Amino acid sequence: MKTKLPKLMAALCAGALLLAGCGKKDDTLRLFVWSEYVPQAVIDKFTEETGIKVAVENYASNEEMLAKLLAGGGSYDIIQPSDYAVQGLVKDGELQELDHAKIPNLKNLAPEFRNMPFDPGNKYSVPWMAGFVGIVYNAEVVPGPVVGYRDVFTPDHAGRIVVLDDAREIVSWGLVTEGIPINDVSSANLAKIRPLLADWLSKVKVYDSDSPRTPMLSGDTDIGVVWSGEGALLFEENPKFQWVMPAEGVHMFVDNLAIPKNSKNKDKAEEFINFILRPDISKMISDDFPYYNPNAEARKLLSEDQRNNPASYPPGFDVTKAEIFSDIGEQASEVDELITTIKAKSN
Ligand code: N2P
Repeated sequence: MKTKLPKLMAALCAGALLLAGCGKKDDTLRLFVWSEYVPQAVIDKFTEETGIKVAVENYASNEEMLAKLLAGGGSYDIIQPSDYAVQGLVKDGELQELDHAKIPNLKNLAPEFRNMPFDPGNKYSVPWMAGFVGIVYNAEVVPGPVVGYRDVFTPDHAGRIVVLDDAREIVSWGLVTEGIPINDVSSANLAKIRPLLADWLSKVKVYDSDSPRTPMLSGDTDIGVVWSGEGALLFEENPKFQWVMPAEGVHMFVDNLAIPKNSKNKDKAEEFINFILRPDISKMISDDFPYYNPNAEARKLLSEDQRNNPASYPPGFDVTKAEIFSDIGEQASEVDELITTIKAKSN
């Protein structure tokens, strides 16, 4: 009986291997990334060049990603957290340190996107794309002028507005409008902006973080507050879709690739990170999702039209002076609750 045990185990393992890996490591690279952000062509090219299979799962907010990651359900090799989410994950020891020797293409990043305050020395993360949150409107039906948030949420536009489904973002629009810094999310400041946000959100028709350009294209909405890459795609489609950097204040997000502590495929994950930092690959990302590309070498490959898209590269905007979100710790749940209750009341 005893002597047969190893054989039995081996047989069981062979069957279980297909399902669970049975102690052997799963060699598929598992990506957990924002929707509408990672072109399928980039994934296919990576697999073609390296033989490494890739599985992709999407999310629509940092909070959704963090909830899933920290619940430990899925096992991911690469995640795509924004600035403040990187900062929180590093603080909690959730990320693996990167081996820079495996990522020589780091040199392609523009200096202003290296060594950012949320991850000094790029110890744990590498920028994917940066961008802004701003206003887009259909100039054929919205006469304007539209310069700031207050021009979006007017009685005239009620029922014609799309906004991101993202509590941290929405709260920041209220804060800057009241002259409060975007990271000062104290309970007192949240109480202060509540009436303003309640009024604004009562006029919203669509909440969509995945593809807010869709209701704009269909004419379901005529004005909105969206990611700059979505604004850029709309402008590419038709210049009647105008982009505005809100006068009250605008923040920049920097989304990154990072390796969660539970990943057993660190080498392959670093290979992927190095791959996307190649100028030709990074250009492919810009071609599909025209955000602000932090890769200086890739930016040189973009067409004049791409570089002149006012939503991708807002003229006159100095990214080195842009404000970015920082980790707000426990206050995140209050931010979330504020928006959830306002939305529930305006339904
Ligand atoms: C991509 C969403 C942009 C991410 N669909 C904003 N941090």
